[in-house]
Amino acid sequence: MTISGQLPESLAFRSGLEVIKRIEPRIADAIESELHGQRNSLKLIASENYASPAVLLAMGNWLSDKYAEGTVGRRFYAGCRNVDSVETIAAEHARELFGAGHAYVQPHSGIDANLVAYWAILAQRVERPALIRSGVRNVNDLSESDWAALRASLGDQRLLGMSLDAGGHLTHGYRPNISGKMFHQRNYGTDPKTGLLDYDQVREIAREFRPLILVAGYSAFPRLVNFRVMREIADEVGATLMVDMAHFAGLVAGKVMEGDFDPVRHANIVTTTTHKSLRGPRGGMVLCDDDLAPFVDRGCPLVLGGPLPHVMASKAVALAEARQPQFRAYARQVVDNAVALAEGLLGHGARPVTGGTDNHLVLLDVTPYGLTGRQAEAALLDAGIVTNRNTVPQDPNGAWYTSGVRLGTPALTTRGFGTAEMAEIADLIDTVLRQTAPGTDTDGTPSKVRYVMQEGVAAEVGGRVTELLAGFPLYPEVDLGGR
Ligand code: DSN
Repeated sequence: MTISGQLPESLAFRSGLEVIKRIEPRIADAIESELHGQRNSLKLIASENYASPAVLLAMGNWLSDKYAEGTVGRRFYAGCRNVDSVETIAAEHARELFGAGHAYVQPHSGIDANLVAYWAILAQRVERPALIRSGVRNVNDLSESDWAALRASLGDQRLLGMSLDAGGHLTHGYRPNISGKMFHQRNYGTDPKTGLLDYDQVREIAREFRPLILVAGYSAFPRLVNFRVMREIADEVGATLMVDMAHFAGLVAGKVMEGDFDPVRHANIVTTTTHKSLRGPRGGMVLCDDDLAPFVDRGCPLVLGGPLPHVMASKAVALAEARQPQFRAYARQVVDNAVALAEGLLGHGARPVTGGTDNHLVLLDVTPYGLTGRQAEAALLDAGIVTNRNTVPQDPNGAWYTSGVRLGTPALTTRGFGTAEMAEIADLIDTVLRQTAPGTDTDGTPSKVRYVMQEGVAAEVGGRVTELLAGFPLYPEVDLGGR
């Protein structure tokens, strides 16, 4: 349907920008520039995507004005009828989509979702037994000495997660993160020869360390994880299995990760963000069984501030989209595209970690090009290819300079790219990196930051990027005029 010859999406965004411009034109400019930038670059950031106009528009409205601490039907504020509807609908879609017993859609981000999950597990496994032993219902009623003992035991628990340089996440027990400070933490890594997960090693560490929580999930691991085996390990040592599926939630929703690889089927509790492969708004979510549900539902006000009703509305729209049959085709294509990208790179003699991928990302070791991740990331950006530098297992360059770049296919797949384009992108990446060399620092020593690209490479590759992008317009239904 068109109104005055324009699609409703164009009208909506044009009118919105017009209204913003009256108050602070620089913000309207930044919003418009962001669309222009995203339209004109090749986005390979594995954790990003393009949300639909409906998902974006669901966030810009009056739901944003409402406080609604608590849960559906049990709020600390009056007048939450519409927020209750929104939260109920979003949770219903999440339960149906993932086959979960319970869904908590309030977390504002992935770290919030993980904190809610950690505290829910602590409440279920440490606090509740302590209350039962003391014969009181509420922590406020504990004697001073029982309260001191409970606090000490809450701070004395163990968490085992995948190490950051093997592909784990900061919130899985990395020492500088709060998860590494809240718990006594240990890590499991990957096999140094294959780069794959070594379940025997995980089991051995778990048997020795006896964690309260075993965390599975990753943000830079290009293979499948067998969650059935991880659950067996957790059960054997009495741990609660938590899976952080933030990166691959879209692949679970799209039924690409099924059976042993479906975290919702095997974990006690699952956390996610909603904006990566799931293609929703920026935010988080927790899925769990009914026994953990009452503890998870205390996320606000225990850990979270007031819920963001407008973002919950947007989550509901995105989850409804992910329940459409075409989302399954999308998820399959995301993986096919990543495989094609890895194969294209291998064909050029490049070195993807583990020799390929089973999911949405490829972790490219750039040391064979003589570069650090930081140099590779910057050189690729000069040619219009947006990636992010990332550590590789046992990385000699550490987390700041790194030795790899992470390449993900969720965003370009949304844009319509297929395997043929991925082969072309592999060629573009190799062309840039092969013709880039490390530079020197001002004192003449080899630099980990500076680089020298042969003349004309950025322009030539940039031209090919522009041609590729022209075949797959981003948000074709949104015409802002001008650009
Ligand atoms: N920043 C996200 C990522 O890029 O993987 C995770 O927090």
